[in-house]
Amino acid sequence: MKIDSVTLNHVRMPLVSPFETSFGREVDRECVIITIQSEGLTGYGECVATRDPGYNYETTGTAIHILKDFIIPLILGQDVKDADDFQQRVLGIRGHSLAKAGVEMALWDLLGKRENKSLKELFGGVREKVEVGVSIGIQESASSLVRSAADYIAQGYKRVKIKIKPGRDIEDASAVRKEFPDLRLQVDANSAYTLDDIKILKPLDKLNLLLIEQPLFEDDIWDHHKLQAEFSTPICLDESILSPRHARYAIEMKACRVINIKAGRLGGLSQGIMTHDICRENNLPVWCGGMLETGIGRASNIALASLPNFVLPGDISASDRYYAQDITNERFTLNDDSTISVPQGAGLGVTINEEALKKYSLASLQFHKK
Ligand code: OSB
Ligand code: MG
Repeated sequence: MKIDSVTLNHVRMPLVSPFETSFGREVDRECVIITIQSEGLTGYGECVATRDPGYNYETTGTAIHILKDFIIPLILGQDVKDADDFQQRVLGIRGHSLAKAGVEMALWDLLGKRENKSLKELFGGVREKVEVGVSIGIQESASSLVRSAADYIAQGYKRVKIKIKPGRDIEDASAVRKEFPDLRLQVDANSAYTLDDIKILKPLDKLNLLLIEQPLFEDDIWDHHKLQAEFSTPICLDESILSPRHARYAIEMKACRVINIKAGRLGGLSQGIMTHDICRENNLPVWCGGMLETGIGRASNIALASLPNFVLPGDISASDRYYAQDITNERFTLNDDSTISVPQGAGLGVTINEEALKKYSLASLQFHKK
């Protein structure tokens, strides 16, 4: 595919409600939308870097820098065959997975449009709809968290994840568990604890949770092994798994029993698929994480989650959980069985609301081949 032009839109969209994690509180969500023109087709990708380096070290600012100064020059005017070809080209750029993954997503959209195949078909997905849950941020109090969970359960979500941080952990999780004894419930600490906190976290093990997500630091795969040995609840790694190799390390070290797959964090959908395959070969269940995506990234996540080893519900909620207005014309809705249907159109299977994209863009940069 000859890359004729690349456009970067730095986007900021208001969230329907603030999202608070152990690393901060977001009222708006920023990301970078990547538009690639190739041989008369247009492909879209979403780089899930955020304004602040809270989830990982990347930000919308670093992503725009890496895209503009390093990634785009490697593909502009070039014939990029597929995702593997793209990964070979960016091999010399260390890190910056979120930036790379945004471009790879747009290339997959183009590939699908060229071959008239959906991403699900290109990936070898096996289901028409994927099981989903909702990720609830830290609320003002345990009782307001219970109310928020009740609200989402009433909307049809059958799996709930709550964010925890030191001082807002056992009481919050216990309150939700008490109100909903049979709920599929899990917690996410976003790296807020160290091994010294085992005593604090231990009561979580009695709450019949599906999993405990990323309790320790990103570079603490070995400490997660020590923690997992003390817990009967599966530990799930998110931030720690930055490549398919990391998944293998975590499995060999018995650092977790579940892995959260985010194509962005892993450096691209191709890397997400490879991670899925490694986990599948090792009988380790995976699920699809989320980064509050727009309709573009949401379509990509849903397609990825159609692969066979995505056996736990994903953090892929309906569009109205995040945005009153989205930048895709399509909005994703929750089916009665707590699933979302996999897009069937070519590529990502979504179309862009150009007016909304313009409205939410803080800046736009265009790069044309010479
Ligand atoms: O750790 O899973 C996470 C959102 C932003 C950054 C990190 C995470 C999250 C979520 C939200 O939990 C998942 C979603 O609904 O998109
Ligand atoms: Mg997480």
